[in-house]
Amino acid sequence: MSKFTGIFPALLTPFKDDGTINYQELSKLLEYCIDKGVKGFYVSGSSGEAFLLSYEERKELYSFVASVVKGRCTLIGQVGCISTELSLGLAKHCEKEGYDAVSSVSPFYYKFSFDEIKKYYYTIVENTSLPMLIYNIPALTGIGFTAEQFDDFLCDDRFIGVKFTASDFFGLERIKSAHPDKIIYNGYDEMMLCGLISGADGGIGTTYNFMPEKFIKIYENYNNGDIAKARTLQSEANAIIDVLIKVGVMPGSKYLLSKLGIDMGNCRAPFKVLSDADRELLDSVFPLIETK
Ligand code: MN9
Repeated sequence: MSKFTGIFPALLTPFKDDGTINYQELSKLLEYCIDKGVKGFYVSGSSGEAFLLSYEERKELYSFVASVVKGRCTLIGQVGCISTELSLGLAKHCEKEGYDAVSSVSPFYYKFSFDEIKKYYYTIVENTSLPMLIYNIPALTGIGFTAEQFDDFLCDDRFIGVKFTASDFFGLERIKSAHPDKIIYNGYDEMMLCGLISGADGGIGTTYNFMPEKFIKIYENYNNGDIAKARTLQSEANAIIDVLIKVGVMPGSKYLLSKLGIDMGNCRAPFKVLSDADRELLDSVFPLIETK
């Protein structure tokens, strides 16, 4: 399971001015994060604007990332769509491209019953060989699982864990205690240290795209028992994330990466284009990206 522990950027998608995916810059972003020592990438998730990409674009994205990474780190493909058939199609594509695991948000919008949601996940795992990581993000899907519902999945070997994007650390701790062999990823970067203390094995996050080493250091310091140092680093990260939350996390993260030399372009509409005032705020926290 060790290939799944540690720091995974929730890969952002760079766009050109004409709105198409900028593969040249994506390749730079992948190399930048690999050089800094990330454990792997979470591809086509919320941060990657998956729900603003077409089905074909998502397939192309999984393939491109695999062709650049070439086995140098772990790849998890987020395949969530609200249609079981489409999600299964994407999962089969990830399988063909040699991904290490797939992950999926719960099918959303129609308020499916738990039985329907369970059937969705089981259809994917029964028809592909890849392990599944449940993507729990109740703030965006409106669907939260109870401890018993998590058990329903995690008692099955094909489910390797949960990407836990919530601030319910009691819930996270209970899942990890009940399933110590499963992988739990902390989802909110600004609460990474809280997640680790509650039992998380790593993190998947947007801001790891532009400050991977800060989170690698939080993770290492936590594991070495230097909680004070981990907290200092979390606090530096949070001063940046505070501004990102004000200006828009994804447009803001893309701007910071562009300042680091990777031209990420804008997010797809309806995401906003940053104002001059937003950029000034981001400029003021930019120096904090550097990790001492
Ligand atoms: O993947 C991300 N969540 C969303 C996890 O994209 C909704 C987080 O990394 C947040 O973007 C981050 C800022 O709130 O913690």
